[in-house]
Amino acid sequence: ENDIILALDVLNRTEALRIVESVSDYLNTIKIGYPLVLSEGLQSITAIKEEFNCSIIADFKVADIPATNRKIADVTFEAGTDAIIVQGFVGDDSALACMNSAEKYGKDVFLLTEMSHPGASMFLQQHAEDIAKMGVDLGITNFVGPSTKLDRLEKIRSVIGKDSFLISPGVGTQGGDPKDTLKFADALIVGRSIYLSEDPKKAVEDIIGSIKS
Ligand code: BMP
Repeated sequence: ENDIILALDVLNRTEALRIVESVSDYLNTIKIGYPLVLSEGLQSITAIKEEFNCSIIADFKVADIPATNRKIADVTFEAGTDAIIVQGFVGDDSALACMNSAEKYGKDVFLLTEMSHPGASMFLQQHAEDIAKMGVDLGITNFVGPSTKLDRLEKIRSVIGKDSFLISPGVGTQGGDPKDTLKFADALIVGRSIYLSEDPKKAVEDIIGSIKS
């Protein structure tokens, strides 16, 4: 079941390992962002990867000048991360810096087009399709788009084409529906609905069940 990506936004490495262990029968891609890395260091990525042999997407929403983006991406890939999430609104040169790093390490870049929270409608939404188009023009094939606004997700899909890989956060706690989201996305990003559950394994089984229903 590789269409569910766990967003592992816990602050403690032991808890992180426990949750990954409990769901490892069902998923093998984990998104790790600032909450865990700022609490436990980049080594927590390396540790989880070594123990579970899973793919790690570093969600650092990189959004700086090209020179700094390049440093952030290099350090992230050196830690063993398989992919990095990059903000598109900073422009093509900044995204390209991350792509150049990814190319050097043989890794991937995900371009974030529009976000899933309500405030994304203030600024980001107006430019999301342009951001997606910029990514296509750069040769990016991995994108992130919101499951909370399916009309927007559909638009983003139409810009990036059917062969691009689109992953979608906002499922569960933020209100997105797993099955509906997969009409447009290739994979779901799910955090709190899994890691805050008393039984993370069952939470994943429930999501899988609702996709199949
Ligand atoms: P949750 O399922 O707990 O809402 O977590 C969603 C995850 O996806 C979080 O790590 C969040 O930072 C991330 N995310 C998001 O929710 N919306 C976006 O537009 C982009 C994200 O990376």
